[in-house]
Amino acid sequence: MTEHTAPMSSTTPGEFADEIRKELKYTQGVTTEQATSADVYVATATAVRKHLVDSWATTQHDMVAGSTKAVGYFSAEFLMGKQLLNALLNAGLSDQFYDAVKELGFDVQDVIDSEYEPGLGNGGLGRLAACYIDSLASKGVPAFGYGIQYRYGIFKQEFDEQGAQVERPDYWLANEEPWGHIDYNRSQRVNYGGSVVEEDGKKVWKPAWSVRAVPVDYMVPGYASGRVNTLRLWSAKSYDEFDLLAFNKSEYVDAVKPQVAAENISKILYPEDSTPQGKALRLEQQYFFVAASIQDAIRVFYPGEENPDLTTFPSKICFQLNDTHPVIGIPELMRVLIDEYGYDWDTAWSITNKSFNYTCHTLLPEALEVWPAKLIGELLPRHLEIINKINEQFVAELGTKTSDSAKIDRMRIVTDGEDPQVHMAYLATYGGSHVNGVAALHSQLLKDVTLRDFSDVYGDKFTNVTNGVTPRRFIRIANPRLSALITEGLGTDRWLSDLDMLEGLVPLAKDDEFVKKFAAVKQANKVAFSNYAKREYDFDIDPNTMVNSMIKRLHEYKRQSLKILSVISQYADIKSGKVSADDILPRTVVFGAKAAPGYKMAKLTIQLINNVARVVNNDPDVKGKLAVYYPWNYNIRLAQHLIPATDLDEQISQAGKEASGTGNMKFALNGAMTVGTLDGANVEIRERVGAENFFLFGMTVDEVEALYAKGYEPKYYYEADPRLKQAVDMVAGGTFSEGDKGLYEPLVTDWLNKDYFMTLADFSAYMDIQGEIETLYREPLEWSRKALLNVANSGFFSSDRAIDDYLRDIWETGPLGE
Ligand code: 26V
Repeated sequence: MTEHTAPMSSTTPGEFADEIRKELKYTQGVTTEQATSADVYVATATAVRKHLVDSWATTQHDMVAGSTKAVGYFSAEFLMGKQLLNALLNAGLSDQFYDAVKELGFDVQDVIDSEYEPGLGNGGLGRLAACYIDSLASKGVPAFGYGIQYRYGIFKQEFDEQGAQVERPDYWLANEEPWGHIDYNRSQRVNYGGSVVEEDGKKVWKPAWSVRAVPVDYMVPGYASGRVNTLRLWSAKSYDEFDLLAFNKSEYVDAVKPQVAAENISKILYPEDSTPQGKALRLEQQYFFVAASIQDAIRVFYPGEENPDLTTFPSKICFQLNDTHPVIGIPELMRVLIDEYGYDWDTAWSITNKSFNYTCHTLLPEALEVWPAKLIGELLPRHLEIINKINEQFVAELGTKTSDSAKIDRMRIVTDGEDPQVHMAYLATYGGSHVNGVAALHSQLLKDVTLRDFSDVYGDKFTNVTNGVTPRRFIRIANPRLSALITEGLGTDRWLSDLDMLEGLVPLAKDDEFVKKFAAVKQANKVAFSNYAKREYDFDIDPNTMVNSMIKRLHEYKRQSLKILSVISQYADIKSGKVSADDILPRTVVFGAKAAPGYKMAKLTIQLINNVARVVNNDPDVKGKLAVYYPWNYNIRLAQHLIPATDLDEQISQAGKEASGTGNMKFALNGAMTVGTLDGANVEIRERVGAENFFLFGMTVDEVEALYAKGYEPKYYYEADPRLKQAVDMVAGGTFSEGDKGLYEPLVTDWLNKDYFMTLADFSAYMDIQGEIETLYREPLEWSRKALLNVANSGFFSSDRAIDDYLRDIWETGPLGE
């Protein structure tokens, strides 16, 4: 007997078909006969929203009426992925949807494909925010996601004839977008510029211009919780639009300028994750959503109150700062409390301190945001005063805790000197109650290295919350075959809201019949992916080869270079006959990655990968043995197709550089084996799945540090390993650039002379472990057994567990009372 706890609406397929027909007619204005798949998609979305609306209303009501503290998750990015299947799942309408669409005479896949994926994030950080709001809703914790509804999301990636990345605008709102509800009645004013004057002994900010922040609300339905939270994304509108008619034609263009400027604020997501951009527009964006959100929270929790008692604010809601992007919220809440509600500094500080917590998502010091004080002063003069005062108070406080003046100097939130800079991570660490890293190793390194001085003085604030991913989207929706098998194996589908239950599969790894079923699921997923890749990209992927994937942002520290150099070496070996035909394990290598548009090395690496793919895939000598594919425009949808079909996942960053990674968790949960370094959450994945079920290679953090200290010479490694020398020489010699020796020169020069992330030093170890990988893959039953143990032991990496950690250690709240 299988126990089913998945949400199940009592609506029949026939009734749901009728609801869709009605939406087609009354909302879309088309008959079922006239309708296109895109119309049916919009009508279905509208219909399913109506199923959720009552729970949405009661959740909001209970949140405000009850005494459970809510969470405001402040994030410049929410990488949500497509909404339809997730909404249907949580509304209990998945089965009805398939039958209803068939009844209406449409192809289900066409309807699903009609949804355009919103790309309101760069990568892991934005996707993590999306997983966390899913888990908050699924746990019934009252929460808001607060962010920006960018008009243009992350760019659409194309490759030109030469294999180079071309960025195209992602105008995701070009078609009807049925999920966001624009609420003009709850807009907020956000001010900028101007000056601060003193009136009656009080500081008064006289801003020069303002923008109207209009909320666009997205439902965040919980899985089996009966709760629906809100993702509130702010869109910038001008206040001047109605005055336009007053201008005559010659002044018209000037008259629209402020409007254009205002609306620019939410126009585009910054695609940079290589260097934080110190751009005024970016600071405008950050302040825009944070200021609107703080005012919104006060409005929501003290409805209609002229003089709310904001000393109770920290018991109503706490704000999580997703990286430093929303940290300007700290001086903003101070300003609101002092200037608008009349609190004294100390009371305001106590409220603010309790209201904020900060998650750091990086280890690279250059990735921590720093703003010139001058820029802040021009854009937010009152905030600069407040930041300076916070800094004074901080420096004075430090003086009571340490006599190490050099240390105090290093820790200053606002640096001394000609051109003072504001350290947002330091402001966040001092201004909030808790600071957390995103994996055990990362949190340790934050304390020991990146924020060491702060951890010395404010050790109690530091904690770890290892990242997690939602099993609803990344197992249930992405991998229905595996989900069905897990449910069969466990006799219940309760694992979808209690992922530790996957441990119940451990004994089944001893059952050959079950392991064979598991292998059959993987094989079916590979066939499905091959079909998808044919349809979407016109690739001919052989599902009978090992599928070996590396999907993540293109960055030097992630070391796509290491992977492509190893592919080149394997190619050379096959071609030269060094390995006999019998010894070759057919492999399909799949890359997915976008590079920041201004990041030259990353873009050159993309070009190299594409040209290696071109050469390898067109070489009859290696046909059927090695193939390389690089589907362009990697996004959540592609991840959902590729991850379930992957045999081997690459997590090969230089140790000490990847804060956590979350793709690694998704792969393990979908029964891929990992080849990886001891970096980020790889460490914990390996601990949990067992060292014997993980392909570990490469230097450790300590070894990396020791080698830097000793003086790293990449040429030594190039000379020492003939495989490496051959691969580098092929790149340098023009094998992948039609003889052009200049194209990859910057890459080759960097590898041989600098190689900051030590790709060359780890190459031999990486090549050597391929032997182990291939030996195991030749024993399909043993491979699958180990892959199954990866699934069984990865329940910890559910975002539900991560949210439990935040609730217990940081937010000190929980689900709404019944
Ligand atoms: C920024 C920069 C700027 C300078 C140089 C290199 C660099 C690298 C990354 C970034 C982005 C930092 C924020 C971020 O996206 N972090 C990612 O957060 C994920 C969720 O916690 C985590 O899994 C990834 O390991 C982490 O890179």
